[in-house]
Amino acid sequence: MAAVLQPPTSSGLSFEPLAQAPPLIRSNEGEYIKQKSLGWLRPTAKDTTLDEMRRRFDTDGYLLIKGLIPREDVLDMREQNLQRSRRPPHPPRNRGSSLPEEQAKVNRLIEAHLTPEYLSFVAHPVLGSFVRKFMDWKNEVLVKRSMLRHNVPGGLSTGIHYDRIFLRAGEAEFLTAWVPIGDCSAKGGGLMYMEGSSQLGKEIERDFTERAKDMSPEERLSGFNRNMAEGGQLAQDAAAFGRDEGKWLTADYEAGDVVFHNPYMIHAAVKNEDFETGRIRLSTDLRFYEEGSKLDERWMQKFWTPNDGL
Ligand SMILES: O=C(O)CCC(=O)C(=O)O
Repeated sequence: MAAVLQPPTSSGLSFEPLAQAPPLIRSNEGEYIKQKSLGWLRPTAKDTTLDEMRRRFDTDGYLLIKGLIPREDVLDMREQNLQRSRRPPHPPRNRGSSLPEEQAKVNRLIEAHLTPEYLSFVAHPVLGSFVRKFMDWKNEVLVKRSMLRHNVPGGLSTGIHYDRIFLRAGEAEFLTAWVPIGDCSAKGGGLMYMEGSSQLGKEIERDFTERAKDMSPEERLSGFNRNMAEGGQLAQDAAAFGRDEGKWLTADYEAGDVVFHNPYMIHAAVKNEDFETGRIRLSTDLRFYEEGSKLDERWMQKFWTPNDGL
């Protein structure tokens, strides 16, 4: 079965079936997911034909490409970002600033989204050209709002959702790329996907749309409107949410891997419990549209800031 395939190495292009089961993982809240409800994401070698990649994406709702971005480029990005974030919030020349330390840290995170190294990383030519070919678009547009996320071991992780909740304003289909910036073991806080959940995501969205009929246009589009759970998420407990709905699939992600998913595919972040390595899960998530399509303009207006309403 596809879900038990896993690549042997970062450079290997052939993927052997991996007998071992994924480690026990959990989401932000709740119990560990039962072993029988866990599986591996199907890995795809980057030299697989486009037809086969598209077939997998249509069937699975996601496409995990091994080693798409050169590993060294990803590790450079990681190093630059983590070095920057380890600097004291008030640089020595600015000591005595009245800005509270927490605010200084938030400001630094905002600034990390504007650095030339981050902006050139998200515009990596390999990524753009892959999206263009894979989607058969003349040109792709990367939305301006993207997020750099640091999940520290034991910290909070993203709840269960599908992306359309947060990008309801554009009629066009978009493609999400989730890019781990560094290696990330299966229990290291990467994304997990609910197997075969695109249809369920569509049904849930239809129901939300129906129940939002009487709202103002702005509220209807909001991922945080009164019908949504806290933070726009469907839930926080993957063990409970997944009970009847299929397996949660995850991977030992390696720097250079990219997972693409459709707007309705249900996913969440694993709680980072990689205490052995103590590795921070650093990642970014990017949304692409076809140039000229009706995209969600709200995501084009500004770079990410905390509580920006999206
Ligand atoms: O990285 C995360 O924690 C969440 C990312 C995500 O949900 C997405 O890319 O759609």
